[in-house]
Amino acid sequence: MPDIPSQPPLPPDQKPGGEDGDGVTTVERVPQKTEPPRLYQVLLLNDDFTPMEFVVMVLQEYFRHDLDTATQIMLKIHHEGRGVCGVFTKDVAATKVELVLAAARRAGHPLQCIMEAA
Ligand code: TYC
Repeated sequence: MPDIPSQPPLPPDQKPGGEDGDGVTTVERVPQKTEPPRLYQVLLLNDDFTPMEFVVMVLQEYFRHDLDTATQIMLKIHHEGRGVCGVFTKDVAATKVELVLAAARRAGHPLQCIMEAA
């Protein structure tokens, strides 16, 4: 015996997709809401002991700034107390902070590097 459906079929124009009885299957495209990733600034803080040349090297090697830009950023930090090295996604920013701190400690400098939500 064939099954008797408990509900009458929806009219074709009320269905979100599927087979409308015409032999054609339609697939509904649901737009995906993907938020852009949050960004984080990596900053260097001034201190009285880390040599300027070391800070310039850090800005070149870890943040890919050219010598001129690295020198300008270093001087800004020296005069204003802090400065932005770059803006990154969370994981990249955290890795940069770790690498910079490790390099500074290896070299015996007290340089501080932090990240902040941009
Ligand atoms: N103030 C340091 C000096 O006079 C230089 C310096 C610049 C240190 C930037 C840290 O993030 C820094 N030697």
